[in-house]
Amino acid sequence: MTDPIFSWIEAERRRQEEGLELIASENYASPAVLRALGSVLNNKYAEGLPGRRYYGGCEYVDEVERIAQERLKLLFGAEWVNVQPHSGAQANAAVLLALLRPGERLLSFELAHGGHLTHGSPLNSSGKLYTVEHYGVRADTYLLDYDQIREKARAFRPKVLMAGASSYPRDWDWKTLRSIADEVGAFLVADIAHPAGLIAAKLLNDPLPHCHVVTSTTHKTLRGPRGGVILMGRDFDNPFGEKTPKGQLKKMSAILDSALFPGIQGGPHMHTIAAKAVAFGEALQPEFRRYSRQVIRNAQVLAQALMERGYTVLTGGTDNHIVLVDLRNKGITGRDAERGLEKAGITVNKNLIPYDPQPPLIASGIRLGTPALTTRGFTEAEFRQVAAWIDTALTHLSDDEKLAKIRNEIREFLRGYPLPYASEPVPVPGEASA
Ligand code: DSN
Repeated sequence: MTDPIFSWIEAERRRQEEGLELIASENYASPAVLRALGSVLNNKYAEGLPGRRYYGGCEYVDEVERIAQERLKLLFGAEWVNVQPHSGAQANAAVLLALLRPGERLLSFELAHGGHLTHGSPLNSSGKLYTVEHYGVRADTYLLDYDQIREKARAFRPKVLMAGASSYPRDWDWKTLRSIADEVGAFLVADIAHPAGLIAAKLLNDPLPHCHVVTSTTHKTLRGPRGGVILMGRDFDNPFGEKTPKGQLKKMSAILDSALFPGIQGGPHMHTIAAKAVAFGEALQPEFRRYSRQVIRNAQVLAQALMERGYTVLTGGTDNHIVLVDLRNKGITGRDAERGLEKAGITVNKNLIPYDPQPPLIASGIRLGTPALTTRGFTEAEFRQVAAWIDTALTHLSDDEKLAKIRNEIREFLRGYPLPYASEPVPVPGEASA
Protein backbone atom coordinates (compact mmCIF):
# COMPACT_ATOMS: atom_id res chain seq x y z
CA MET A 1 0.00 0.00 0.00
CA THR A 2 1.27 3.47 -0.85
CA ASP A 3 2.19 5.68 2.07
CA PRO A 4 -0.74 8.13 2.44
CA ILE A 5 1.78 10.97 2.61
CA PHE A 6 2.06 10.76 -1.19
CA SER A 7 -1.69 11.18 -1.47
CA TRP A 8 -1.49 14.35 0.60
CA ILE A 9 1.37 15.59 -1.58
CA GLU A 10 -0.78 15.00 -4.64
CA ALA A 11 -3.70 16.82 -2.98
CA GLU A 12 -1.41 19.77 -2.30
CA ARG A 13 -0.05 19.73 -5.87
CA ARG A 14 -3.62 19.98 -7.12
CA ARG A 15 -4.46 22.75 -4.67
CA GLN A 16 -1.49 24.70 -5.97
CA GLU A 17 -2.56 24.07 -9.56
CA GLU A 18 -6.26 24.83 -9.19
CA GLY A 19 -6.23 28.01 -7.10
CA LEU A 20 -4.95 31.56 -7.36
CA GLU A 21 -1.80 31.78 -5.24
CA LEU A 22 -1.41 35.31 -3.95
CA ILE A 23 0.69 34.79 -0.81
CA ALA A 24 3.51 37.28 -1.33
CA SER A 25 6.20 35.02 0.12
CA GLU A 26 5.38 31.99 -2.04
CA ASN A 27 6.39 31.00 -5.55
CA TYR A 28 6.56 27.93 -7.82
CA ALA A 29 10.13 26.57 -7.91
CA SER A 30 11.19 24.99 -11.20
CA PRO A 31 11.27 21.20 -11.71
CA ALA A 32 15.09 21.47 -11.83
CA VAL A 33 15.12 23.07 -8.36
CA LEU A 34 12.81 20.32 -7.04
CA ARG A 35 14.97 17.65 -8.68
CA ALA A 36 18.06 18.88 -6.83
CA LEU A 37 16.05 19.04 -3.59
CA GLY A 38 14.95 15.44 -3.94
CA SER A 39 18.44 14.17 -4.72
CA VAL A 40 20.95 11.91 -2.95
CA LEU A 41 22.70 14.99 -1.63
CA ASN A 42 20.14 14.74 1.16
CA ASN A 43 22.22 11.82 2.49
CA LYS A 44 25.49 13.70 3.00
CA TYR A 45 26.92 15.32 6.13
CA ALA A 46 29.33 18.14 5.37
CA GLU A 47 29.91 20.37 8.41
CA GLY A 48 32.39 23.08 7.58
CA LEU A 49 32.99 24.90 4.31
CA PRO A 50 34.24 23.67 0.91
CA GLY A 51 37.78 22.31 1.31
CA ARG A 52 37.53 22.50 5.13
CA ARG A 53 35.02 19.85 6.23
CA TYR A 54 34.69 17.77 9.36
CA TYR A 55 33.62 14.69 7.31
CA GLY A 56 35.17 12.62 4.53
CA GLY A 57 33.56 12.07 1.14
CA CYS A 58 32.86 15.76 0.53
CA GLU A 59 34.64 16.18 -2.82
CA TYR A 60 31.41 16.40 -4.85
CA VAL A 61 29.34 18.44 -2.42
CA ASP A 62 32.30 20.83 -2.19
CA GLU A 63 31.90 21.48 -5.91
CA VAL A 64 28.16 22.01 -5.50
CA GLU A 65 28.62 24.51 -2.68
CA ARG A 66 31.39 26.38 -4.54
CA ILE A 67 29.11 26.74 -7.58
CA ALA A 68 26.27 27.99 -5.35
CA GLN A 69 28.63 30.56 -3.79
CA GLU A 70 30.00 31.77 -7.11
CA ARG A 71 26.56 32.10 -8.72
CA LEU A 72 25.20 33.98 -5.72
CA LYS A 73 28.16 36.38 -5.73
CA LEU A 74 27.62 37.04 -9.42
CA LEU A 75 23.88 37.53 -8.99
CA PHE A 76 24.25 40.27 -6.37
CA GLY A 77 27.78 41.55 -7.03
CA ALA A 78 28.70 40.30 -3.54
CA GLU A 79 32.28 39.94 -2.29
CA TRP A 80 31.50 37.19 0.21
CA VAL A 81 28.55 34.84 0.75
CA ASN A 82 27.44 31.96 2.93
CA VAL A 83 24.83 29.69 1.31
CA GLN A 84 24.23 27.41 4.30
CA PRO A 85 21.44 29.06 6.37
CA HIS A 86 18.49 26.69 6.55
CA SER A 87 16.20 29.67 6.07
CA GLY A 88 15.94 33.43 6.54
CA ALA A 89 15.33 33.06 10.29
CA GLN A 90 18.66 31.23 10.70
CA ALA A 91 20.49 33.76 8.54
CA ASN A 92 19.19 36.58 10.75
CA ALA A 93 19.90 34.73 14.01
CA ALA A 94 23.49 34.06 12.91
CA VAL A 95 24.12 37.65 11.86
CA LEU A 96 22.77 39.04 15.14
CA LEU A 97 24.81 36.47 17.10
CA ALA A 98 27.90 37.60 15.19
CA LEU A 99 27.33 41.33 15.65
CA LEU A 100 25.79 41.59 19.12
CA ARG A 101 26.51 40.31 22.60
CA PRO A 102 23.49 39.51 24.79
CA GLY A 103 21.94 42.73 26.04
CA GLU A 104 23.40 44.93 23.28
CA ARG A 105 21.12 47.21 21.28
CA LEU A 106 19.22 46.47 18.07
CA LEU A 107 17.07 49.05 16.24
CA SER A 108 14.71 47.51 13.68
CA PHE A 109 11.43 47.89 11.80
CA GLU A 110 8.32 47.39 13.93
CA LEU A 111 6.74 43.96 13.35
CA ALA A 112 3.21 45.41 13.44
CA HIS A 113 4.19 47.86 10.67
CA GLY A 114 5.58 45.18 8.35
CA GLY A 115 8.82 44.02 10.00
CA HIS A 116 9.75 40.44 10.84
CA LEU A 117 9.68 38.29 13.97
CA THR A 118 13.41 37.67 13.74
CA HIS A 119 14.17 41.40 13.91
CA GLY A 120 13.70 41.60 17.67
CA SER A 121 10.17 40.42 18.47
CA PRO A 122 9.86 39.52 22.18
CA LEU A 123 8.60 36.10 21.04
CA ASN A 124 11.80 35.41 19.07
CA SER A 125 15.31 34.72 20.37
CA SER A 126 16.36 38.12 18.92
CA GLY A 127 13.94 39.86 21.29
CA LYS A 128 14.95 37.73 24.26
CA LEU A 129 18.70 38.10 23.77
CA TYR A 130 19.09 41.74 22.73
CA THR A 131 17.78 45.12 23.84
CA VAL A 132 15.41 46.15 21.09
CA GLU A 133 13.82 49.39 19.91
CA HIS A 134 11.74 49.80 16.76
CA TYR A 135 11.06 52.42 14.13
CA GLY A 136 7.84 52.42 12.13
CA VAL A 137 5.92 54.05 9.30
CA ARG A 138 4.18 57.42 9.47
CA ALA A 139 0.52 57.28 10.50
CA ASP A 140 -0.52 59.62 7.67
CA THR A 141 1.34 58.08 4.70
CA TYR A 142 2.27 54.56 5.89
CA LEU A 143 5.74 55.31 4.53
CA LEU A 144 9.05 54.95 6.36
CA ASP A 145 10.23 58.22 7.84
CA TYR A 146 14.03 58.36 7.61
CA ASP A 147 14.18 61.46 9.85
CA GLN A 148 12.38 59.47 12.55
CA ILE A 149 14.83 56.57 12.09
CA ARG A 150 17.76 58.99 12.47
CA GLU A 151 16.28 60.53 15.61
CA LYS A 152 15.65 57.10 17.14
CA ALA A 153 19.16 55.98 16.27
CA ARG A 154 20.69 59.09 17.84
CA ALA A 155 18.73 58.56 21.05
CA PHE A 156 19.04 54.76 21.27
CA ARG A 157 22.63 54.33 19.95
CA PRO A 158 22.09 50.80 18.55
CA LYS A 159 25.01 48.55 17.71
CA VAL A 160 22.93 47.09 14.86
CA LEU A 161 20.48 48.99 12.68
CA MET A 162 18.34 46.43 10.87
CA ALA A 163 16.21 47.13 7.80
CA GLY A 164 13.91 45.05 5.65
CA ALA A 165 10.32 43.86 5.86
CA SER A 166 7.75 41.17 5.29
CA SER A 167 5.00 43.51 4.25
CA TYR A 168 6.20 46.90 3.07
CA PRO A 169 5.20 47.74 -0.50
CA ARG A 170 7.86 50.40 -1.11
CA ASP A 171 11.58 50.44 -1.78
CA TRP A 172 14.25 51.18 0.85
CA ASP A 173 16.78 54.03 0.86
CA TRP A 174 19.92 52.07 1.80
CA LYS A 175 22.23 55.03 1.30
CA THR A 176 20.42 57.15 3.88
CA LEU A 177 20.28 54.19 6.26
CA ARG A 178 24.05 53.76 5.98
CA SER A 179 24.57 57.43 6.74
CA ILE A 180 22.45 56.95 9.89
CA ALA A 181 24.37 53.81 10.86
CA ASP A 182 27.69 55.56 10.31
CA GLU A 183 26.59 58.58 12.35
CA VAL A 184 25.81 56.43 15.41
CA GLY A 185 28.52 53.80 14.87
CA ALA A 186 26.11 50.93 14.11
CA PHE A 187 26.33 47.99 11.73
CA LEU A 188 23.69 48.19 9.02
CA VAL A 189 22.00 44.86 8.26
CA ALA A 190 19.48 44.48 5.42
CA ASP A 191 17.05 41.57 5.33
CA ILE A 192 15.95 41.36 1.69
CA ALA A 193 14.07 38.05 2.05
CA HIS A 194 11.05 39.43 0.17
CA PRO A 195 12.44 41.57 -2.67
CA ALA A 196 15.70 39.60 -3.26
CA GLY A 197 14.76 38.49 -6.78
CA LEU A 198 13.73 42.03 -7.74
CA ILE A 199 17.03 43.36 -6.39
CA ALA A 200 19.00 40.66 -8.23
CA ALA A 201 17.16 41.73 -11.39
CA LYS A 202 18.31 45.32 -10.67
CA LEU A 203 14.78 46.68 -10.44
CA LEU A 204 15.02 47.99 -6.86
CA ASN A 205 17.69 49.85 -4.88
CA ASP A 206 20.74 47.68 -4.26
CA PRO A 207 21.67 47.24 -0.57
CA LEU A 208 25.03 45.53 -1.22
CA PRO A 209 27.07 48.71 -1.71
CA HIS A 210 25.64 50.26 1.46
CA CYS A 211 24.95 47.58 4.07
CA HIS A 212 27.57 45.82 6.17
CA VAL A 213 25.65 42.55 5.93
CA VAL A 214 22.66 41.38 3.88
CA THR A 215 20.45 38.37 4.60
CA SER A 216 17.82 36.78 2.42
CA THR A 217 15.63 33.80 1.81
CA THR A 218 15.88 31.97 -1.50
CA HIS A 219 12.27 30.91 -2.11
CA LYS A 220 10.21 34.07 -2.48
CA THR A 221 10.86 36.42 -5.43
CA LEU A 222 14.12 34.49 -5.97
CA ARG A 223 12.02 31.37 -6.74
CA GLY A 224 14.40 28.74 -5.36
CA PRO A 225 14.21 26.16 -2.57
CA ARG A 226 13.23 27.05 0.99
CA GLY A 227 16.46 28.44 2.37
CA GLY A 228 18.57 31.39 3.43
CA VAL A 229 21.81 33.14 2.54
CA ILE A 230 24.13 35.78 4.01
CA LEU A 231 26.03 38.22 1.77
CA MET A 232 28.50 41.06 2.11
CA GLY A 233 29.61 43.75 -0.28
CA ARG A 234 32.41 46.22 0.27
CA ASP A 235 32.62 45.63 4.03
CA PHE A 236 33.42 41.93 3.75
CA ASP A 237 36.96 42.37 4.95
CA ASN A 238 36.34 44.87 7.73
CA PRO A 239 37.67 43.69 11.04
CA PHE A 240 35.49 44.01 14.13
CA GLY A 241 38.47 44.88 16.17
CA GLU A 242 38.17 41.45 17.79
CA LYS A 243 41.41 39.52 18.16
CA THR A 244 42.07 35.83 17.61
CA PRO A 245 44.04 34.00 20.34
CA LYS A 246 47.13 34.68 18.18
CA GLY A 247 46.47 38.41 18.30
CA GLN A 248 45.35 38.82 14.66
CA LEU A 249 42.30 40.87 13.81
CA LYS A 250 39.31 38.69 12.95
CA LYS A 251 37.58 39.20 9.63
CA MET A 252 33.87 39.89 9.57
CA SER A 253 33.31 37.04 7.11
CA ALA A 254 35.01 34.54 9.44
CA ILE A 255 32.92 35.72 12.38
CA LEU A 256 29.72 35.33 10.35
CA ASP A 257 30.70 31.87 9.12
CA SER A 258 31.31 30.63 12.64
CA ALA A 259 28.18 32.31 14.04
CA LEU A 260 26.15 30.18 11.60
CA PHE A 261 28.15 26.98 12.12
CA PRO A 262 28.79 25.97 14.86
CA GLY A 263 26.99 29.00 16.36
CA ILE A 264 23.42 28.04 15.54
CA GLN A 265 23.42 25.27 12.91
CA GLY A 266 24.84 21.80 12.51
CA GLY A 267 25.26 20.06 9.17
CA PRO A 268 24.39 22.09 6.07
CA HIS A 269 21.57 20.73 3.90
CA MET A 270 23.56 19.90 0.78
CA HIS A 271 20.49 19.02 -1.31
CA THR A 272 19.06 22.47 -0.57
CA ILE A 273 22.40 24.09 -1.38
CA ALA A 274 22.37 22.28 -4.74
CA ALA A 275 18.81 23.52 -5.33
CA LYS A 276 19.90 27.06 -4.41
CA ALA A 277 22.69 26.79 -7.00
CA VAL A 278 20.14 25.74 -9.63
CA ALA A 279 17.85 28.66 -8.72
CA PHE A 280 20.74 31.16 -8.78
CA GLY A 281 21.68 29.82 -12.22
CA GLU A 282 18.09 30.41 -13.36
CA ALA A 283 18.06 33.91 -11.87
CA LEU A 284 21.22 34.76 -13.82
CA GLN A 285 19.37 34.21 -17.12
CA PRO A 286 17.91 37.22 -18.98
CA GLU A 287 14.47 35.61 -18.69
CA PHE A 288 14.54 36.14 -14.93
CA ARG A 289 14.84 39.90 -15.39
CA ARG A 290 11.81 39.86 -17.69
CA TYR A 291 9.92 37.78 -15.14
CA SER A 292 10.83 40.16 -12.30
CA ARG A 293 9.78 43.21 -14.28
CA GLN A 294 6.43 41.54 -14.88
CA VAL A 295 6.10 40.75 -11.15
CA ILE A 296 6.28 44.49 -10.37
CA ARG A 297 4.02 45.52 -13.27
CA ASN A 298 1.45 42.97 -12.19
CA ALA A 299 1.50 44.21 -8.60
CA GLN A 300 1.01 47.79 -9.80
CA VAL A 301 -1.90 46.77 -12.03
CA LEU A 302 -3.48 44.76 -9.20
CA ALA A 303 -3.15 47.74 -6.84
CA GLN A 304 -4.67 50.10 -9.40
CA ALA A 305 -7.55 47.77 -10.28
CA LEU A 306 -8.41 47.31 -6.59
CA MET A 307 -8.32 51.07 -5.95
CA GLU A 308 -10.66 51.58 -8.94
CA ARG A 309 -13.06 49.21 -7.16
CA GLY A 310 -12.98 51.31 -4.00
CA TYR A 311 -10.33 49.43 -2.00
CA THR A 312 -7.79 51.25 0.14
CA VAL A 313 -4.33 50.20 -1.01
CA LEU A 314 -1.76 51.31 1.53
CA THR A 315 0.71 53.93 0.26
CA GLY A 316 -1.43 54.23 -2.89
CA GLY A 317 0.38 51.49 -4.78
CA THR A 318 3.59 49.50 -4.74
CA ASP A 319 7.22 49.50 -5.89
CA ASN A 320 7.62 45.76 -5.50
CA HIS A 321 5.60 42.51 -5.51
CA ILE A 322 3.39 43.36 -2.51
CA VAL A 323 -0.03 44.99 -2.37
CA LEU A 324 -1.40 45.78 1.09
CA VAL A 325 -5.12 46.31 1.31
CA ASP A 326 -6.81 48.01 4.27
CA LEU A 327 -10.33 46.55 4.38
CA ARG A 328 -11.82 48.79 7.05
CA ASN A 329 -13.84 50.93 4.62
CA LYS A 330 -15.45 47.72 3.35
CA GLY A 331 -16.42 46.62 6.85
CA ILE A 332 -14.51 43.33 6.49
CA THR A 333 -11.72 41.99 8.71
CA GLY A 334 -8.57 40.41 7.31
CA ARG A 335 -9.55 37.08 8.89
CA ASP A 336 -12.98 37.00 7.22
CA ALA A 337 -11.50 38.08 3.89
CA GLU A 338 -8.84 35.33 4.05
CA ARG A 339 -11.50 32.69 4.83
CA GLY A 340 -13.94 33.83 2.15
CA LEU A 341 -11.27 34.17 -0.52
CA GLU A 342 -10.05 30.67 0.29
CA LYS A 343 -13.55 29.33 -0.38
CA ALA A 344 -13.36 31.07 -3.75
CA GLY A 345 -10.02 29.39 -4.55
CA ILE A 346 -7.93 32.52 -3.86
CA THR A 347 -5.12 32.13 -1.30
CA VAL A 348 -4.00 35.26 0.57
CA ASN A 349 -3.00 36.06 4.12
CA LYS A 350 -4.69 38.35 6.58
CA ASN A 351 -2.25 41.07 7.54
CA LEU A 352 -1.98 43.72 10.21
CA ILE A 353 -1.98 47.19 8.80
CA PRO A 354 0.21 49.73 10.64
CA TYR A 355 -1.58 51.08 13.74
CA ASP A 356 -4.12 48.28 13.35
CA PRO A 357 -6.93 48.38 15.92
CA GLN A 358 -7.42 44.61 15.49
CA PRO A 359 -5.24 41.83 16.99
CA PRO A 360 -2.96 39.85 14.59
CA LEU A 361 -5.31 36.85 14.30
CA ILE A 362 -8.13 39.09 13.06
CA ALA A 363 -6.25 42.01 11.43
CA SER A 364 -7.73 44.78 9.28
CA GLY A 365 -5.96 43.98 6.04
CA ILE A 366 -4.79 41.42 3.56
CA ARG A 367 -1.41 41.10 1.86
CA LEU A 368 -1.34 40.13 -1.80
CA GLY A 369 1.72 39.19 -3.84
CA THR A 370 2.32 38.58 -7.54
CA PRO A 371 5.45 36.33 -7.77
CA ALA A 372 3.66 32.96 -7.98
CA LEU A 373 1.01 33.85 -10.54
CA THR A 374 3.59 35.70 -12.64
CA THR A 375 5.58 32.46 -12.76
CA ARG A 376 2.43 30.85 -14.20
CA GLY A 377 2.42 33.41 -17.01
CA PHE A 378 -0.06 35.98 -15.68
CA THR A 379 0.36 39.49 -17.10
CA GLU A 380 -1.58 42.73 -16.67
CA ALA A 381 -4.82 41.44 -18.23
CA GLU A 382 -4.96 38.37 -16.00
CA PHE A 383 -4.30 40.50 -12.91
CA ARG A 384 -7.23 42.79 -13.78
CA GLN A 385 -9.34 39.62 -13.76
CA VAL A 386 -7.78 38.62 -10.40
CA ALA A 387 -8.89 42.00 -8.96
CA ALA A 388 -12.41 41.37 -10.29
CA TRP A 389 -12.56 37.91 -8.67
CA ILE A 390 -11.27 39.28 -5.35
CA ASP A 391 -13.86 42.05 -5.41
CA THR A 392 -16.74 39.70 -6.27
CA ALA A 393 -15.68 37.26 -3.54
CA LEU A 394 -15.31 40.00 -0.92
CA THR A 395 -18.73 41.42 -1.73
CA HIS A 396 -20.34 37.96 -1.38
CA LEU A 397 -18.51 36.67 1.69
CA SER A 398 -21.54 34.95 3.17
CA ASP A 399 -22.78 33.49 -0.12
CA ASP A 400 -21.12 30.05 -0.28
CA GLU A 401 -22.76 29.27 -3.61
CA LYS A 402 -21.28 32.38 -5.23
CA LEU A 403 -17.85 31.64 -3.73
CA ALA A 404 -18.00 28.06 -5.07
CA LYS A 405 -18.94 29.43 -8.50
CA ILE A 406 -15.87 31.71 -8.50
CA ARG A 407 -13.74 28.75 -7.43
CA ASN A 408 -14.93 26.72 -10.43
CA GLU A 409 -14.40 29.63 -12.77
CA ILE A 410 -10.84 30.05 -11.50
CA ARG A 411 -10.12 26.32 -11.81
CA GLU A 412 -11.27 26.38 -15.44
CA PHE A 413 -9.30 29.56 -16.18
CA LEU A 414 -6.11 28.08 -14.71
CA ARG A 415 -6.21 25.14 -17.10
CA GLY A 416 -4.70 27.63 -19.56
CA TYR A 417 -1.73 28.21 -17.19
CA PRO A 418 -0.53 24.71 -16.25
CA LEU A 419 2.18 24.08 -13.68
CA PRO A 420 5.15 21.99 -14.82
CA TYR A 421 4.84 19.39 -12.05
CA ALA A 422 4.07 15.73 -12.76
CA SER A 423 1.15 14.35 -10.79
CA GLU A 424 1.68 11.52 -8.31
CA PRO A 425 -0.09 8.32 -9.43
CA VAL A 426 -1.94 7.97 -6.13
CA PRO A 427 -5.52 8.48 -5.00
CA VAL A 428 -6.24 11.86 -3.48
CA PRO A 429 -7.74 11.77 0.05
CA GLY A 430 -11.48 12.28 0.04
CA GLU A 431 -11.92 11.39 -3.62
CA ALA A 432 -13.51 8.11 -4.69
CA SER A 433 -10.89 6.05 -6.52
CA ALA A 434 -11.73 5.15 -10.11
N1 DSN B 1 6.53 34.03 6.48
C1 DSN B 1 7.19 34.95 5.58
C2 DSN B 1 6.21 35.86 4.92
O1 DSN B 1 5.13 35.40 4.62
O2 DSN B 1 6.52 37.00 4.67
C3 DSN B 1 8.24 35.73 6.26
O3 DSN B 1 8.99 34.90 7.05
